[in-house]
Amino acid sequence: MPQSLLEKNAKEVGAYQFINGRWKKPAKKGKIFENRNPSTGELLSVYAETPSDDVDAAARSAQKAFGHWRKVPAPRRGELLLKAMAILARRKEEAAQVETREMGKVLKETRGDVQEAIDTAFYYAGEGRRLFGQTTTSELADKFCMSVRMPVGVCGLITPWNFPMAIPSWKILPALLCGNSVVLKPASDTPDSARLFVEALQQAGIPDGVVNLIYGRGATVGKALMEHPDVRLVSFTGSSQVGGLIGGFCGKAFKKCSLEMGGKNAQIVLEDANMDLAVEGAVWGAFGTSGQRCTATSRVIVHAEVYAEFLERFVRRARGLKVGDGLDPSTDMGPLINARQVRTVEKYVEIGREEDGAKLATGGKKISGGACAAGHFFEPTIFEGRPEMRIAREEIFGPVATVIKARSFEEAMAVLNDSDYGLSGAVYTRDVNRVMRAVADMETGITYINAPTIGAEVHLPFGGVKRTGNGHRESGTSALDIFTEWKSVYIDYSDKLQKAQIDTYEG
Ligand code: UN1
Repeated sequence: MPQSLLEKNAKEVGAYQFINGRWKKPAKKGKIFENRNPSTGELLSVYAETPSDDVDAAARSAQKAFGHWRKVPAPRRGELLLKAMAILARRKEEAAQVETREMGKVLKETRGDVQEAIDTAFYYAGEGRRLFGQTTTSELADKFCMSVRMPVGVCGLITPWNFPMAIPSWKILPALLCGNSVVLKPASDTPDSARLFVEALQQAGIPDGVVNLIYGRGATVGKALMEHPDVRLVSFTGSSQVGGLIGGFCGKAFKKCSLEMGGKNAQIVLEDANMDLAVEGAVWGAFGTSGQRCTATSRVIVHAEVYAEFLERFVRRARGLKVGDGLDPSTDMGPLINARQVRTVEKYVEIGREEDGAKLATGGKKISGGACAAGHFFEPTIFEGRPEMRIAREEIFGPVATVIKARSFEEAMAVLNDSDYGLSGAVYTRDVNRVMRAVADMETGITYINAPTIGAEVHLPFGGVKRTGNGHRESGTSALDIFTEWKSVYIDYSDKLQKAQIDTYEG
């Protein structure tokens, strides 16, 4: 990338990194990366990777700001979140367009992404007047016991490109509400969305240093952030492979760490299901966001009695989807994020056909003609496969679903649970006993009944089991357990030394 382009862009759009309340000019010596529209190839902006001394400056300014931000009353912190999100709500259409341009999903979905950030602010602003601890009894007379939440400190937040505002909001907003300061490193595919989001927080009057924004690759900038001694907590959403590295490091360094990673989510369709609903659910779950959600439906397990009917209808609907630029209101499905992701999906189609011997029911190819010529478009793809195949076991992160036949509800549940991942799962049935059995036995963090595997709401815990997570949940009150530490408080008003019951117990 010629140096002049960065300069031109920096002049036009201003400087990008946000450190200690200032938009700081990126060092021109560092690695430069382009932000291109995945539908058209158009160059949207050019960024410079944050150099290590600026990562250090960001973490230090967050550490300094933490000292006073933690003392701002939580209801007041909540009000600032509301103010920021009122600004984002006014810029919602612009924000959705920025997102669609840089990551491709259709406008209806990017509006939803921005709305999810706004809803998250509503939720956590209210939490400013709760942040409940416990008051409880004491073993001893004249002694009062309670637990209160403490902020953790500087939080390093590393976010993906598929929900460029919603996922940063799940981390930044509860972190701030709890009294922490943050350094955000968004994915390099969606820097403009992150900038707009942070701008809204700045305009709302978040004090300098409380929110910082840096850019670059995970292996360099993300790593420097995670390793910074002032960073007490790392929250990451992305691949299980990277999450494992982060978790390993944080374990050894005694840092708090929350990981939200991959999925291989399945929808079960039983013989008594409402078939219209089941087909629509699978289409939305598998091809919404071009299959690039961690909650995407990538396996559909169908009872043998309705298998042929379901497959025929699912394939027909997939073939009818209009693939194209997300800015065009008639588009159903946008592009993949970049050329690398297209290669990954192509590789899995190849694996499905050759190695697994799966039957391709529809799709399977990159779309390269006409209006799609310059973009990273891929056909909605459906395989008929078996549970042990790689395409039915590994996360693909693209518009590829594998339909699997099962002879009973029990077999379908066993196939669903036979996975390295455990994020989201769905069952379509009208039998209440099987509904309750699925609720009890599905090994996932999220279980849907007669609804697709995508569509989680912001006030419930979000996350999963097995290789999907490390025991934490984002969203809802459960995120407060990530962004606070518990403190137990004992107040003795007896005016004498009272020993705890263990030291005085006489049977
Ligand atoms: C993701 O899948 O990466 O549940 C996040 C949903 C959205 C969030 C998805 N609310 O589909």
